[in-house]
Amino acid sequence: MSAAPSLAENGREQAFDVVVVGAGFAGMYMLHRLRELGFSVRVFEQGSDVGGTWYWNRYPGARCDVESMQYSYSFSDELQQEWEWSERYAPQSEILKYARHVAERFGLRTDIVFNTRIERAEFDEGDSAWEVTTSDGRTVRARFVVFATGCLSNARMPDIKGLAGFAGQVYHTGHWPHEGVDFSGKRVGVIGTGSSSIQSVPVIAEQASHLFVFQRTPNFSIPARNAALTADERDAFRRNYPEIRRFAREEARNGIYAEPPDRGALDDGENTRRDKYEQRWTKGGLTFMLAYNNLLLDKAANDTAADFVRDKIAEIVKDPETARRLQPDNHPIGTKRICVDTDYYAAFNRPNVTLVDIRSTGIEEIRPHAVRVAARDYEIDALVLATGFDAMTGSLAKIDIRGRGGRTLNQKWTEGPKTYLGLMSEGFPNLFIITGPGSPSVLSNMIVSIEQHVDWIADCLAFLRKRTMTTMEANREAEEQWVAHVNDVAHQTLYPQANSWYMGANIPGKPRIFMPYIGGVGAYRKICDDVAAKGYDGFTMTAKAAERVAATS
Ligand code: NA7
Repeated sequence: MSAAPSLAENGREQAFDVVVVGAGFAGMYMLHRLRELGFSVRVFEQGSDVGGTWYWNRYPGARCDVESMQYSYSFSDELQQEWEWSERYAPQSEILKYARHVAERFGLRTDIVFNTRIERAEFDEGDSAWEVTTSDGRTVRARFVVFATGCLSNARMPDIKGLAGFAGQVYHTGHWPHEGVDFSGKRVGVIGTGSSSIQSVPVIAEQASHLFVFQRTPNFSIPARNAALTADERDAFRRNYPEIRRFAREEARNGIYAEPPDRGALDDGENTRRDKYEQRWTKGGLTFMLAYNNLLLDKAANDTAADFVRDKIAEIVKDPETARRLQPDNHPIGTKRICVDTDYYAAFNRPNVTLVDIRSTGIEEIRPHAVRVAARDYEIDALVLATGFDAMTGSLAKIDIRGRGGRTLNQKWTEGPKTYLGLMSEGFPNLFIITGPGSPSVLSNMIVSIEQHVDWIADCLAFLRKRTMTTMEANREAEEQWVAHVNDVAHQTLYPQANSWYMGANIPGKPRIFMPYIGGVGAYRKICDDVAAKGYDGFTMTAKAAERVAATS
């Protein structure tokens, strides 16, 4: 491992072609591509290591809900042929190990400054460059800045009365202690029932003397059917990677290779439909929603899948009242991120697990040794907040980003994020966002979307350099059209019917706007490629006068 670079050289401000913020999967690949192209790059990462979301989310049971053989980089064939994923769904520790391996293999650490947050980024219009300020008060300049800050990395602390006065330990799933937590013999409360809770509850239940799960909204969850990968399974992927990766990039809506559905749910009779759902349930995983092609478009079709899962919950959970409370009934299945679990519903059959339904009451208050709901105290020793993230925009909102005329990104986005293609925002020249709002991002296999954005940005910067252009900016009209298109497509589906974090609905006061682009990764890629082929249609590129002269002389 080579030493991390120091920031200051003789006290002078350093300058780079590109500053990248974040060393998760997006930042690491961005660095690799830009270095290959000969750009000078500096990456800043607030954690002490690479891995991004997989560095922070170390809660018990944390694992990816996209299969490992597909949730992995495709840019290096040697890497994908050599890396040995051990399970169908990799646990967090293995994904982090993989991220570290990639950092070593491609010598990335030399250009990453760890333990350093970016606090501020200000565009200098005179110089067409960004001045970026770090948490230790230093500044660096870069012509371009790329935010690879992740969609689910700004952990959200709930505003619950008395939380600060809790006498035991409080943990957030998105900020889990690196040394791990032993809940043996403890009474534990988990607040929240999204993916993080659903993965951790069965594991915590095995340790805790008693576990109380405080549920405001039940979620749909499909069994993962996780298992060790056999050598044959790995080989089948490796042999077929060219086609698997091509399909994931170009044809799949969600960036995952899977047999696409050829008909709607109401085109089949009840028995056939049930058989198909049963097959998908037995296979496990997110592709349950690919049983039919209209599950997210037609409420009647969606109801058939939702009823199937509700019936499964009733079959698994022995106590009928608990089963009823676990059955989601306020949103169509799939319109909130569907969860993938290992024995989540069965955990409620354990004598040491209690579901506390807080839907109508909320949590009254947190007392020093208890969670109080409807005047009853649930006594606990430790509290786990599985309360999610300020998704997609939260990490950017924490940074003081100032574009043309000193306007901040937060000011521009008061009514919701506005981008062109999810890549750039008008008024913020030379600032790129990887998997930003307005792109498929969280609705897809993130690594597929990350690679697509990184490649597009890298090609774009090479294009600018070749033409000696110094500034690139999204046009307002192109941006407005894109925002309207993202919205239109979302409203052709059932997604906006759920109060989801896709809509910003989990953050009080956050504007309700459907943030990711739902048109599918294949279609989206084509749009981005067409824009590039037309000389970056919808963007304006300019050269500084001095550099124009130099280029032509
Ligand atoms: P999620 O999916 O946002 O889930 C957060 C959960 O926490 C959800 O059940 C919330 O209920 C609940 N919550 C949040 N605030 C409160 C308060 N104040 N009181 C009670 N309950 C609360 O986050 P995850 O970390 O599980 O998963 C995020 C993504 O990571 C996931 O979708 C995967 O893509 C990976 P609500 O639904 O708002 O009623």
